[in-house]
Amino acid sequence: MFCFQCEQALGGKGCVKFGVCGKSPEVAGLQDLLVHLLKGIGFYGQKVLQQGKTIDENTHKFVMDAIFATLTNVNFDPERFVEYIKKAYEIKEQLKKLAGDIESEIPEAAKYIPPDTKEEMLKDAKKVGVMADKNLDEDIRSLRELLIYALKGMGAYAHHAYILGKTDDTVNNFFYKALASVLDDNLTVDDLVKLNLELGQVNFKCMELLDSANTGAYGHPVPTEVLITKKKGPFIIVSGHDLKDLKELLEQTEGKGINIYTHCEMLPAHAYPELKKYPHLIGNYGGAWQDQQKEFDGIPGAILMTTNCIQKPRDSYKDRIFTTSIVGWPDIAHIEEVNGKKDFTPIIEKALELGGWQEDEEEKKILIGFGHNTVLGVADKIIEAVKSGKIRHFFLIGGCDGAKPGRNYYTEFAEKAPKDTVILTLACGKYRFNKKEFGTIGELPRLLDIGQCNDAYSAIKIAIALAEAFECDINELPLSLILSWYEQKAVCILLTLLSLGLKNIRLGPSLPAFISPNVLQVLVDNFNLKPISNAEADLAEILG
Ligand code: FSO
Ligand code: SF4
Repeated sequence: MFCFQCEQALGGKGCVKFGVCGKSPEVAGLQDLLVHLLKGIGFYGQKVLQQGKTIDENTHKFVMDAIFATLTNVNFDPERFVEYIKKAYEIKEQLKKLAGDIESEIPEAAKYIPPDTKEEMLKDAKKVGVMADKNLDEDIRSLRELLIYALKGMGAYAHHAYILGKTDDTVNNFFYKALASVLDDNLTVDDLVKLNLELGQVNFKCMELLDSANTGAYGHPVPTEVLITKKKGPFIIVSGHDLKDLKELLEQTEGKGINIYTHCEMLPAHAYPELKKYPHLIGNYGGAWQDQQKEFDGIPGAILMTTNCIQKPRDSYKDRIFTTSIVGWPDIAHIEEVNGKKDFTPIIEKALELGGWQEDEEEKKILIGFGHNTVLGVADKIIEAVKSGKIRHFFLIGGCDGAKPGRNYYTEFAEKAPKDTVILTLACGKYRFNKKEFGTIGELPRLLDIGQCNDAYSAIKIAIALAEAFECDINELPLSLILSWYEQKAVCILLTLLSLGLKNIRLGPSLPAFISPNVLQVLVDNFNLKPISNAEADLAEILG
């Protein structure tokens, strides 16, 4: 196997024997083969679109789901990938038929016919991975992989919007264009840089779609205090990013005496009016994703993983963790959707059987719910505070958390940020500091939690609105972006920020292994992208 798509890539280079994330060589091979087939789908899909024909929604849905399944920490179940591969072939053949006669050369990925068995598939997988073409120019490889990884991230966002009924053909059609382009040997480094930035723009649209899907279904998030301590009684912990799963579970557990806790990226759910109205949505449990094995160990409740990030379940909670949707782990119970509905009875029964915590803990709460609607609702006060010098600077300290050392930088940065600065945060990296006390500036809390990584759109919208209010370029705002990345959703968000012209972003804890030195230089030259150094030095440079 060879995989270097996430920040945990072994030795900062790539996983070769087994994934640091827990991905087996078998799953890695099947994912490579699935991506190979998706490129073939891209080839025919792009031809169909160029002929002015349309592609049906089921095909779009398959493409976004299948590519999402290959994102880090989502699906580790080989059997599910065998199914995806078979389905991908069927879809490719349908698009081929729709495309009719093609005069240009047909790439191998578009001609490929997968065998019937997993064992045979694994033999083919060896020929199609990231490093299959040893002679490929390293910058071309780097930019092609950047495009594919960012597409995985966009697949996740498109999936979340789709299940809430929001879909857009600019977004859907771009999947085929991007997948087809990585098969095109005529594309130069410049062409591929442009395509990556185009993906950033399309992803902005996708995130806007997701924002309207979430706020349309559940209302705009409002400032909300969330309990972070245990309550007596049976419980279910819900992790991942899927608000629809949470909503369905809340409905199905109403009046059953079960408390629902959010975990990791589900924390922002407490701020949505249509979710917070359920009194049994009781609180948030634990820290970021990489602490789950310790925090779920022997827990007397049930767990539902709606999306990434799942880690290998320990024996002590294997019988009480459930996956749904795109998430998978071999031999872990999976809840399927049937006719648009999910039946969570097995989780509910498990939670009741386990009985839950025996005592209440002393209560502690944190404040969340600062999406664009809330923040821009007090824009006049914020602008006034900036003009009068009460607010000197804004820091967006956002992105993913992870297991590797070097992430204390973000905690230190937040702690050392002067008292006249405001910290905006989003995604799971915030667990490094979101239980600390930062105080207020006037009535405004110094720490504003914007939401999930899926809510990066909200942060961008706030920045654009402030730039308009101050009649300045977004790069002239007293705002610095201090980002942490782990997986591929962060990659597409980064491309979105660059495509909007944002400069001087600091990125850590380390730079992606798939970015070649020349590609990095392009990002440095054009966007002044910088690796993080140490909190004190970076703060001094920004504020100096
Ligand atoms: Fe975190 Fe995992 Fe939201 Fe990521 S839970 S690391 S960017 O998958 O999705 O922030
Ligand atoms: Fe390694 Fe990350 Fe790939 Fe997992 S996803 S195999 S940790 S590079």
